[in-house]
Amino acid sequence: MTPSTPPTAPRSRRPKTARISSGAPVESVAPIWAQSGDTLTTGQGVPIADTDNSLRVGDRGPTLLEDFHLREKIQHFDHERIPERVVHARGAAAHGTFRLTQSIENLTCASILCDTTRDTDTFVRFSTVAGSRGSADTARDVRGFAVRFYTGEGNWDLVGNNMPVFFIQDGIKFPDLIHAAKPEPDREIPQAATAHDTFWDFASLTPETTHMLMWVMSDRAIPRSFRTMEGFGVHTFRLVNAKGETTLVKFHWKPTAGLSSLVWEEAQKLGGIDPDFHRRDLWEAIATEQYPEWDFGIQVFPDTEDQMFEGIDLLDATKLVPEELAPVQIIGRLTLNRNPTNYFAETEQVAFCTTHVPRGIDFTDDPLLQARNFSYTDTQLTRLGGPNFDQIPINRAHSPVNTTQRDGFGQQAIAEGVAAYNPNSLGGGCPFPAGATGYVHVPRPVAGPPVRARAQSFGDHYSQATLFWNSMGAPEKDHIVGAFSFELGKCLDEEVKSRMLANLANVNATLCERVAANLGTDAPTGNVIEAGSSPKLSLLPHAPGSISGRVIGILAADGVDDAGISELRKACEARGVVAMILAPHGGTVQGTQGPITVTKSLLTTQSVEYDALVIAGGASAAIIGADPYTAVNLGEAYRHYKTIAAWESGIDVLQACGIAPDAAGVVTAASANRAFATRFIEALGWHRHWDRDAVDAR
Ligand code: HDE
Repeated sequence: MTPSTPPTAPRSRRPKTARISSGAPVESVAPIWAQSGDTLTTGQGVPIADTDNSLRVGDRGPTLLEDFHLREKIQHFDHERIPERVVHARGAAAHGTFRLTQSIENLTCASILCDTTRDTDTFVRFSTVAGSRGSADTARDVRGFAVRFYTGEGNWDLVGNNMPVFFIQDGIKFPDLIHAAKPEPDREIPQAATAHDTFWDFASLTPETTHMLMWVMSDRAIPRSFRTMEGFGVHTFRLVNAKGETTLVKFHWKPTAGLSSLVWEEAQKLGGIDPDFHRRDLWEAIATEQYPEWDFGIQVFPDTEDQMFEGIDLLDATKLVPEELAPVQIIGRLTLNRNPTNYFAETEQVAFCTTHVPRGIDFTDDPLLQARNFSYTDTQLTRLGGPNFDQIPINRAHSPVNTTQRDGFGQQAIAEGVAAYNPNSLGGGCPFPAGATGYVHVPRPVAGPPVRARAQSFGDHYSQATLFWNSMGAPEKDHIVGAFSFELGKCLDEEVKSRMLANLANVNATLCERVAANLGTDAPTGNVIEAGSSPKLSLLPHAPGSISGRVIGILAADGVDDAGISELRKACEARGVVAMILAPHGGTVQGTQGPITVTKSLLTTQSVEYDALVIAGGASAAIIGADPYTAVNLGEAYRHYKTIAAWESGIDVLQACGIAPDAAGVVTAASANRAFATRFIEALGWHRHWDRDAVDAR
């Protein structure tokens, strides 16, 4: 399939094969019953003659209780929902493979991090945090980035986010944070948004959130796509090698498609125009074989007694280690190459847990990680209805599973033998403990009185927030100011706003003053610690980057210069860009050489769904120009700093809509020749043209 294949290709009416599609090898998975034969049956396998009429006394009389098919059908339907995740409810996932490119056997005995010769199956779920299952993808929020590796030594779940730090330092604060962020409990408003009093009340009273707030108010919280965002394990983990030596690490995912984000107005509009924007993007990329990829990297730190690195407490999840101090070493590549077969069975039922680790990977005493280690399995007991969730196909390990656990709700296995205990003689002693090849927790001395207290090294809540601000480019700073102004501007309580401004005054005076001015209030003064900068934290490109997976819309109508379209499409497709034909109606438009298939009608789509808009030349341009919505689409694309292009008579349309052909990021030419395509591709590589004049920075 080529990238230009219409992304919404009709699906086949029947499943090709009748089998469970799961992360697990098919042989080890339970038989399927999903529509595997020609005959409709009950759950008991009784063939059904009529599923359209319930059993009645006469054709207008009461329904009979003995209609077991009606009762089974309705009863099953009544129980089709399970509780959504209490956080990260809204998500999308894909299967893939992980290939280690550089062994780190000097650091760990985990075979997945030592063996460069084999691919490991993976399942990755991306999510927002605050919204419910049906909320919009483009809400301002942290994104979950949860990766399961089905390793030969058991499942490894690296349950991370798209930001390297977190709001709180101790897991005991998590219910408070989430209760504050969720819709307010009296009216259940707002959905999937932190722009309300309770969130900022909590945040302003909890200064340890300040660094993370800078990330959440930045462009990182509105990614263009899952495949253009980074992932982070957040906590520091401990690796242990075959000799028992330990090292501390932080895990990173870096997208090969480069980093890019939406602008806030675009994100908001997409929430209405296409609430499935990220989910659709992921699905269609995989369906058209534009496989999303990430490099996997580690930052390595010596496992010293104090677990500090360059003065940074590695146990404090509100702190990052700048890449300039500890470079990320790339050691592997993740490729997502298969869409789920069934959303519920796979994406909804996958049960990640931070304690799913193979030998060679261990925890640190980060108090956030320690609380997570309890939470994830606990939550599955309610969500998935009991302790046997590890038997659900997507959760099954791809390595042998041999426990002495038995029974429980939803038990799928028919365990043989009588010896479900250890030690035993009746089962020949099996299963035996694995000894040296089994999981061993790193023996480490632990001493001290039980206290409810935080270490002094957890006490600095502002310096890395300042570091983050200092590292941003001018447009990124504008966006952070805009985001704080929007969120606090939606708060009703004046004290909440002034407390938050007092925190921002400790981050940066200009930031605080600009937000205060937008709120129409005075800026307090604070105490800013000199923090330096980490240029790697900025998303601004220094040169045109990868454009793989970008989507452009070419506006065309009857009489379009189809030779020009072919030239542009060829150049785009060679770089993995999807070029869609947008026309006043569906079906086809008549080009100068023949009909062209329309990808989407302009009645169904808007500029926010594209990375660039192009007005094609030919007689078609006059038709496009006569549509009043063209000015809206072009105006938005311009305001959102996107590449805009036109050739021949298309240029008149731009001008009629008030867009200067020589403005930054606007590409024009007399014909759509190769030189035009090259300039267009380069402009697209910048992703946004921030140097455009007189554009509202929102
Ligand atoms: Fe989670 N988190 N979390 N979290 N988290 C869950 O587990 C929790 C935290 C993250 O796609 C829940 O199965 C506590 C940090 C992701 O299925 C729950 C604390 C990070 C996902 C839970 C944290 C995360 C979850 C809800 C503070 C980034 C979605 C349903 C100690 C490193 C995984 C579930 C998926 C999901 C608890 C903090 C990431 C309730 C108690 C920090 C990506 O168990």
